[in-house]
Amino acid sequence: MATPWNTQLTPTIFTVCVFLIFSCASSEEKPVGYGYTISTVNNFPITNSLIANLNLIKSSSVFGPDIPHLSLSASFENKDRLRVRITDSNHQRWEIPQHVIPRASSSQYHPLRFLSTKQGFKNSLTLTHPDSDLVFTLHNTTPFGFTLSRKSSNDVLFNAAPDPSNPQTFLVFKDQYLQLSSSLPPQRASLYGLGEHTKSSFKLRPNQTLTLWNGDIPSATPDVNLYGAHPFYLDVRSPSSDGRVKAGTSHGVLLLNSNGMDIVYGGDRITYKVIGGVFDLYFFAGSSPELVLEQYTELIGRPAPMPFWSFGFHQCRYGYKNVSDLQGVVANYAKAAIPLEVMWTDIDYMDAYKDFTFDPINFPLEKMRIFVDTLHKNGQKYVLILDPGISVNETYETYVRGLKADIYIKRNGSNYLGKVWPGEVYYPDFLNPGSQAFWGGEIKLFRDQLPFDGLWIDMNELSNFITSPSIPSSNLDNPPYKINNVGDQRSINDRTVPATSLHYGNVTEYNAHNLYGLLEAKVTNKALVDITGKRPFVLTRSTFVSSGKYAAHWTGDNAATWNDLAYSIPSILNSGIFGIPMVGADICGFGGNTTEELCRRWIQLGAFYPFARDHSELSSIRQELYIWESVAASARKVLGLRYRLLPYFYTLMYEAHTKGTPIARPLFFSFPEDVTTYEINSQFLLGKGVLVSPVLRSGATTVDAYFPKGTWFDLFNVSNSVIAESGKYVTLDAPPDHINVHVGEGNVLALQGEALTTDAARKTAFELVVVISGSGNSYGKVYLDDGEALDVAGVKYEWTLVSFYGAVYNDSVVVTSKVTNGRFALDQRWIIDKVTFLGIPKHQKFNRMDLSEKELNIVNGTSSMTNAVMKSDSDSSSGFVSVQVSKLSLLIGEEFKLEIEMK
Ligand code: MIG
Repeated sequence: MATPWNTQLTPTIFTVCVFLIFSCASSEEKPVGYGYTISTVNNFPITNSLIANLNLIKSSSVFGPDIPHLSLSASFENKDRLRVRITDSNHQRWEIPQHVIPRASSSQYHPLRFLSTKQGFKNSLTLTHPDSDLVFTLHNTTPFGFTLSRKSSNDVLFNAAPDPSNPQTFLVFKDQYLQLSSSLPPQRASLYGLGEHTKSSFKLRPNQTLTLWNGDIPSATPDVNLYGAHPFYLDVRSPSSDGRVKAGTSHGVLLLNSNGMDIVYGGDRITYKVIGGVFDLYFFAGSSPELVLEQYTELIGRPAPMPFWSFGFHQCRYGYKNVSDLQGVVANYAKAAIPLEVMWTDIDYMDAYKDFTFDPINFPLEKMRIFVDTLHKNGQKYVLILDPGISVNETYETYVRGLKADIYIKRNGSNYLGKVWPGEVYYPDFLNPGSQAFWGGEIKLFRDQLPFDGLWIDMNELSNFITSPSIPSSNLDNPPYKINNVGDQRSINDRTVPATSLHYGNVTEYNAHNLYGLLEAKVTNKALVDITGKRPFVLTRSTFVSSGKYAAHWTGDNAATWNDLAYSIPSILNSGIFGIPMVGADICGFGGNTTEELCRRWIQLGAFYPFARDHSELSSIRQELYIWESVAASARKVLGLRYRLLPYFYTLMYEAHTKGTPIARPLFFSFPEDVTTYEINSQFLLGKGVLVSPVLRSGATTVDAYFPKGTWFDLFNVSNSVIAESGKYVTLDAPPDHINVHVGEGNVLALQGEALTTDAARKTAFELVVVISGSGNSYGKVYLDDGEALDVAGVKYEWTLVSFYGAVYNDSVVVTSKVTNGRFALDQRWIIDKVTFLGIPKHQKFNRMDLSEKELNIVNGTSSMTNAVMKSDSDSSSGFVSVQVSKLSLLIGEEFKLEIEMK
């Protein structure tokens, strides 16, 4: 191929770069790389894929030698997923093992029979798929580039066609420095994701570097790398000026790579700077945010189903003193009549911080067993912590078994010696296939002693209290490009296992570091499945792509500050985007002393986190919800609503598990056409229609809440409504004990009654809240099973799914149900005893309180309706009528039609 402007342009590039050096005060003296050109292309129409061979234009010595020959494959893995993989043509490089994240192997791109070469390829070559909206285009420029666009609108989604005047935009591929850049349409791309970080804004703000390198770094520190690595973003587009791109058209981009990286986001450009592995990019076509998540989790694995009980309220603290301390906390919750579902213990229970042991003085096994048995008798649960580091101690059996199984991470030919709570430790290598038997065996022995209900895995970044000296000659301990670790380019070995350490199969820590928490969660999850045969509950601090398949997550060590309260919303929304929908922040704040007001506002918000746990640090004051009377009173109120919403939360878990949709969602998931929702940081939706608008500032007793188009009803008092003809901000009252939670029109909620445990709540009757929509039918569903079966919606059909449809006609309002596998719900004898219609347009015939039985028609085979009572309410200010039918006994497992005629 002729590359006429290669030699001509090189001096220009150099000049531009010199200019950039001065203007950016960069320490780089030369361009990091000069890009590649295309030598040949093989197109495989049968498999909707192509392979291009790339040649280095010119070498640069910055960050090590360039790899001269690359191979780029582009392939439609299905109509909604395009994969672009770029790697060394001649040498195999590190990639995440297939058994860690299963995916199509790259060998499928070599169906040589269908080979056709680059003939006729002049300026560009496109790859399309008959059913896909995505178009991949390879540009035969110097340097070469590629773009991804939409067939339907021509919108360019990812533009890796380099800007010849800016070497920062060139593809660079060295052993320890990979660079790829895409321009973005300024003002039209809203990006979310690329974590884990604490951010004040959910939408990524321009001009920042997002570093991904898992570390034991408190989430109270904004804008630095934290415990998890998720090189995935969701891009939500604003309308284009030609009108072809509709607001909310969304796609997703995953760089499947486990190495450390900096992602530089400039608003009009995103640049990946990665210190190893390959470029393995996955593009998800969307085109709604919901579909992006469905497509993303189809690749990485759908979120783990969670047991029903895990949606109850959890209490934890680092620093509980002994068993009677734990018993006191449980008793105080009961006394205060605040729901407590799960009691936790932190590392305090261990004997000298050794995993799988009990402190013989303060937490002796016999007393712990009595404690846990009592919890179980009261319908409550118990979860405890495990750290990965195994104390090096010849008298410690776990340690000895680990040695025998030869299971620990190594360095320089011997087990790597780190230091954590128990002192010197070795770390189990969860890449070692023997780790399942070892770790699972320890958990089994432990659970045989104490029947805990879930496991909390902490410190798995991996955390180390020491930083071992780097090996000076090693490029792994001292990579040429320094990612912005902890915000100050700190060594990647800082307080973790050194990069030169080795895992099974001679995999370096350098490559596998970010996978540790994922691997531990996977092994721990399987251990619990093997032991209990039930749906496991695992809470993990460190995560990677696909961790949601195995575990829940909490946001780590936040602080008891108002800022941290606010930041918890972006953090939780991000976790959902990463496919880890079961997430919460430590309620009332982990580090530092909380205050009565902050703790009260925090439980008001935390009651609506998918995972709701109060947790505090050793040195901070106690913050259980009963400590302050005002917190206790508010907790009873907000947890009361949470427990009524349990069937809703649980159904959202079912949706997350089957479709990947988050439980807590940004407003744009339901209102993608409303661009104002793209900026919102202080509110979120549960599912599609429950809007949570918390107070996040000290002293405030009002909240400025955004309401997307529609009518919204206050779930604490349904006679309060907000009508938004189009989206608008409304200042709502938020007195000290109150949080605003609204349900939007078009939703049908299936609620149950308040109770102190989820078990008790599940025995109460259901209530339907049917919010009539101004534009069409209302819809909702409920998923029901025993709450702990391994399989969700499994082949044994021990479950029921009910969909509800509500509608208003000229002379009636109606709700009907559609039931799948009714038998399970019928066996439980679950009934609906109350149906409330909200938002009925004011109708003369409804404008009275004396609706009689005659006007009520109910069709539900075996139920008798003779006791039903109707009541209507007309709110003159809103112009809506609500109708409530109570004392019903509709079997939820049987289809019904309930109709109120307006005669
Ligand atoms: O070095 O186990 O994030 O929740 O309480 C601190 C003690 C270790 C960090 C966890 C925190 C937990 C604490 N742990």
